[in-house]
Amino acid sequence: MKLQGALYPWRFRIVLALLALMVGAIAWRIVDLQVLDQGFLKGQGDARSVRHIPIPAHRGLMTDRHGEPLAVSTPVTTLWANPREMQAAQARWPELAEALGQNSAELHQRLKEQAEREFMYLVRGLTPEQGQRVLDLDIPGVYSQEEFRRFYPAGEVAAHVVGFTDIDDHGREGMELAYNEWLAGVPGKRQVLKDRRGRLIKDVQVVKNAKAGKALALSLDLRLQYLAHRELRNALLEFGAKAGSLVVLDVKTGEVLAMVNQPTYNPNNRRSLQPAAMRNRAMTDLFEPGSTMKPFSMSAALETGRWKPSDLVEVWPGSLRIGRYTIRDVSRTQGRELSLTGILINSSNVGMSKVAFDIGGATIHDVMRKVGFGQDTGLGFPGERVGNLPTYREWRQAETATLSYGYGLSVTAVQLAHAYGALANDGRLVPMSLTRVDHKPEGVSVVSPEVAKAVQGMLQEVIEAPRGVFRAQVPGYHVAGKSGTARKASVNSRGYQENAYRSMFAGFGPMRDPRIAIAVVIDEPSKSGYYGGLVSAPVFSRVMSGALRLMNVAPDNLPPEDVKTADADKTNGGRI
Ligand code: 59J
Repeated sequence: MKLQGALYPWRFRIVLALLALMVGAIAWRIVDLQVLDQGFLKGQGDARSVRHIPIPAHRGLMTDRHGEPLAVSTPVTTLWANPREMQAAQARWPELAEALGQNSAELHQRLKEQAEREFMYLVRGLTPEQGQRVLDLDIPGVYSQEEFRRFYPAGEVAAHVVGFTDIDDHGREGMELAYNEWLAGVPGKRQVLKDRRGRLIKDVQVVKNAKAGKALALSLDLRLQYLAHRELRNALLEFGAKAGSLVVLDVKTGEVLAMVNQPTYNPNNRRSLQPAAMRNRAMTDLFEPGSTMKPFSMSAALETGRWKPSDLVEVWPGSLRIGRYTIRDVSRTQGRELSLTGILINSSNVGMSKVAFDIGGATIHDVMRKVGFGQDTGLGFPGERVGNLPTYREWRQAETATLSYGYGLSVTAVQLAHAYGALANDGRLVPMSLTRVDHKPEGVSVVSPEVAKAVQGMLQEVIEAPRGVFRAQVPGYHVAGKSGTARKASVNSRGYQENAYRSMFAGFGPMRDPRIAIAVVIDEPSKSGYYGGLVSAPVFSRVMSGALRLMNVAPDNLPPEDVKTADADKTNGGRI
């Protein structure tokens, strides 16, 4: 008994009890961790290894009105590195640099600088084949990621309208920006497992499928776009001009069929981009429209009922003093008087001003506002300008006069085409659209049909009269229009430059049932002449001619011989 007491002294019992307690606590903790708290721990583990990576959404196809592609998304491979992981395989860096076509020393430096990081782009936007070739080298720490990249098949020809996306596929300019939400779609989500160094271990599951963006059909007709591009570019070269814009409008639907500018740029290669070449000048650049405004002042005059096209106005001696200010005609008229039609043919500023004094500035202002000058077009194009039509108050005579022949207001080329479209469409202004229109809009009457038809006739005379702008004529069709040559306003001082002009032409056709309106604006021609009737009218003629043919519009001005030949062709099956 004594011995027993010696073998288990009370201190030993305490130690035993403590040990038992500790074993119990550990056992409890094991049960706690493995059974009771399992969900929490798994979550914590996953948070350290499960990652969600985005699945890029396919961006919608942009096409012209007939489905010709204008912006296409193609799959590309982006290669990235985990620099921390790569430090172990330094021997393979030169090999990688060579495969990427990069400078070995530079890549080395980048990988060293980012040595503590776990993500670094190596190269973006390779073709899938190019990407695979690098991946096949099996260099640890090199990974790939699938993306889409935009390609623009029409290149510089449609660049200003289509715009472009940035490297992350977000719309940055033009319709790519204006319709970004529509085109972009929604990226999906994929769950993957990565180890603690960021290495991808396993593709677990697709959490959310990517939702592809929607397709967008523009109003443009790519064939007209090419034609307009070529003719504008050639005119700029021929006359040594700085810049230019051209707009072709369907006057019945309001659709923009072509819109081109010079200078332009290649959206597929934007490395050396000049901001001046990127502007869609037809909508972002304002100018004084000069004589191309006279048809609207004439509409206002006819609308009052006080004037008809044959009424005469004294224009002799070709200048008119208004206080300290003198209105001048550039081309002196033969006789003392001109009819209203004659005022348009001779482009008499004096004649137009006298009509303006009679009807008053408010009347002219009203028509100009209604046909859209100084008004939002509603196109919502990025960077588009509204221009300025001065608000009417009791104007002095000089202000009324200059507005009547196109100075003291600023407009865009697209507004000019739109306003001519209203005259062409018998006085109905149809909202413009840069996307294809499937239901013809109603439009609003802004000039009475009678007055619109009368002005159409006057503008046909401007082109077809003996001393008219014959360079605007279109073989096989009757067309109408008006030229303008405006001195450019000085940039720093008040007044106008001596030797800088803007050459314009705006018109429509064919006269039997007008379908198309065109505005041509050419900035600072520097050689071989500068009058709108010389520089811009031939561009109008060639684009109108091509457009009417491409759109299968029946000729309304075939010479009698051609009619006979056409009949003969029918009877002998086309053989001669
Ligand atoms: C003009 C103007 C400047 C602004 C004048 C053109 C005015 C004016 C102050 C002198 C060349 C020129 C507000 S010309 O467009 O009348 O298109 O084929 O720039 O008159 O008062 O050496 N157009 N152009 N005027 N300003 N201010 C004619 C005319 C027009 C033509 C030719 C010859 C001007 C027939 C212009 C054309 O109709």
